[in-house]
Amino acid sequence: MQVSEQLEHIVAAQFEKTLDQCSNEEIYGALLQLTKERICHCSHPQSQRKLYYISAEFLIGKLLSNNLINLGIYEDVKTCLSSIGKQLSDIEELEYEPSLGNGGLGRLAACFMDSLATLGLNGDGIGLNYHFGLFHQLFKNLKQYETKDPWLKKPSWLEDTGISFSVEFGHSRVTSHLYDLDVVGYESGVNTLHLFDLDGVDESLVKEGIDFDESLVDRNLTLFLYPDDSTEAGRRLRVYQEYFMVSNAAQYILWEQKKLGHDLHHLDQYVCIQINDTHPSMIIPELIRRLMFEGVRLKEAIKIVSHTCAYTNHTILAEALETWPYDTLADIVPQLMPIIEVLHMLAPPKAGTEIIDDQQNVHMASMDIHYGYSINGVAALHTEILKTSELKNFYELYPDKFNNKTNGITFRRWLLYTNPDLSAWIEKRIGPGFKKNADELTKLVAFDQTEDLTELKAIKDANKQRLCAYIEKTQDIHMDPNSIFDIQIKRLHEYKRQQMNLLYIIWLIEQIRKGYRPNHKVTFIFGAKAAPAYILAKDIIHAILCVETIIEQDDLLKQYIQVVMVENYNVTKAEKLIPAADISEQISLASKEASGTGNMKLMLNGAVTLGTMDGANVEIANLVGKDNIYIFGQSSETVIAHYAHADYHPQDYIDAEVKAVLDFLISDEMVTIGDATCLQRLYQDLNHKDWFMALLDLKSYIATKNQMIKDYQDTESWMKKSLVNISMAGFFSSDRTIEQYNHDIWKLD
Ligand code: GLG
Repeated sequence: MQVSEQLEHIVAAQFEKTLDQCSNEEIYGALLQLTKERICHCSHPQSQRKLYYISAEFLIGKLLSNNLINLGIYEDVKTCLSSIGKQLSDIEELEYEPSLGNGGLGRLAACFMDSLATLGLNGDGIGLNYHFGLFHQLFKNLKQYETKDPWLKKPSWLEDTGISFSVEFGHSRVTSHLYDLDVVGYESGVNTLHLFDLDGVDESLVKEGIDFDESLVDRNLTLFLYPDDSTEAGRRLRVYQEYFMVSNAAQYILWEQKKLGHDLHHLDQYVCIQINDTHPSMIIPELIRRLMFEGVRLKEAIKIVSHTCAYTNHTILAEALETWPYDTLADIVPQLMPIIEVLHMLAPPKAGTEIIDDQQNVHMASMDIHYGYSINGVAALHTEILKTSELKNFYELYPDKFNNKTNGITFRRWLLYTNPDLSAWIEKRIGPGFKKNADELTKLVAFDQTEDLTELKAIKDANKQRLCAYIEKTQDIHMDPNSIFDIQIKRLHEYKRQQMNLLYIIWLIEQIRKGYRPNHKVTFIFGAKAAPAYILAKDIIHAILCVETIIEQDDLLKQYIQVVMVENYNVTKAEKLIPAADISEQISLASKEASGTGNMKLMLNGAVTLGTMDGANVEIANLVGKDNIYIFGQSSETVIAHYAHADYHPQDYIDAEVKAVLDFLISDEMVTIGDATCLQRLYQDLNHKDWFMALLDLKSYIATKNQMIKDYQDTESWMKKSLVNISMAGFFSSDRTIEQYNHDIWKLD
């Protein structure tokens, strides 16, 4: 049936109207139904083995356009709507973005779901359905405030399955409720994302704050995405959520496998489980326990699970490698403790690889590595660092378990959807093959004639215009589309060094006031949420917002620079920002950013990277060559050595010029508009601690960025760099990543 015909049918049945009589809300509802009806006709990939990708986060973004694109009816729907004077983009605004993740880790899981379905691989996701998600970020008095983010509105993509399981805790028992979401591949099959919720969850418990009352765990468990781990209550909530997730996962997997008639003694032939970071690690003891209920003996159950589970590490930051006090686990999940004890005892006795350490802490990653059959890092450098330093002791034990899987992104969302003009420009030159085979993008390098580049520039300019209109509409801020758009969008963290970017801007302010004139106007755009309890991260946001205001109120400065901090940065905002970027800021302290995936999205959309040799930047640099990327800063070896010798002191890097930059933070100008306590705290930290070494690289950052702004003046040569970046981005398709996971780890077919 034609799209228009089907839509007319739906609205006639639902609202007794014709399409042109419908409101935008009604059209949204009708499109949702149309999509679901179409999905019903897609087949689920079949194979003897099945993957279950367990993740505490799935940052899937809005689904309407993505699903329409993958079903191949996006253009038809657009045409149909425009025939009644409507725009698909207006309809899409009505959709709420699912708030099921923080950043890269969750977004990666979403890209993986898209690629699995696109490649026709039999793989489902399992996670949790947080009603108020992470949080909604507001700026008030130049500071971040957090409010709840109620995204679960009707009509919704979620289907109530009616499936539920019972989950026990030390002091209570709860019942789950499963909601399913279809994941449509590009012109291919459909998989499922299973989101477990609490039966009887009570949204009315949430007033203003994001507090967790443990005595109400049977009603509040899935209200938020593990919010505040600075408090004991927040940490305990995480344990509750994680166990709730994996217990449901284990029960679901066994239920499904039994239904398929599979012999649980051979579970490892039928099932593989990818543990996405340490949050789902308790799946190991839980699955062992559940297999024992099914009559499998302990030793055999351990063996089966060890051949079933594989673990992905996403960070070397110590605070993200979860450890839980033994007593906390014994209190919340006592049933797991005998198994964890056995796993601890059976693991090879090697210092630094203990599951339960001398201080009675349980190390989740240790359990994953001893009892998983694969452990992977997420970019080449990251995996090397895991092998040679962070997880060296484990690597010595299990060299064959270690492997690298450089991250990737889905080109359906991050190119076809976000940048339709660029997609058309590409297709006109190399045909449509790149949509399914991203490597074909390399053919583009040949198209570097003046006419090609002029068109490419026009596309970038139009995207910048669109972003300007959007920022004007949503934040009432006027931006200059002719300025360079320098964009840093990612979670706020000291290691990502938004503060170093800010110090550059302050340096520029001071230079301009002394008579220096930048080669080109620059708009510095930030988008970032800070974890609610991460004080210094919030201080950095505050300082950025103060500087934004100072520039805005200064007639000289605003001729040359502007700072814009985008409020409530999320997937939807990323989709608008990325196609408009000229400069991609990837300036983490070398060794700290495991991979990064924003770097890949920005490159694919023609931005040129300004970055350190960290994470996937290293691979980007190798692909595009040194003329098409701007690299600065100390190497990961140097940085790791500084930590090892504890010999980094910010004072060693403060000369008169840097001192003037730092002093600006607590200048009268800043303190009159800002909060002196916050600014002082940041100032003191940078002067005396600077744990993530912003001052180490500040000078080379300034020099490299100035060079970049200068080079932007030569439009044709800049656009050539942009073209090379687009052409070489094919490697970063998540289709490639998933093929590698499948080939090396999952072996689904
Ligand atoms: C992590 C890392 C990122 C990485 C992402 C996906 O910090 O560097 O790209 O996972 O692997 N916690 C994260 O977001």
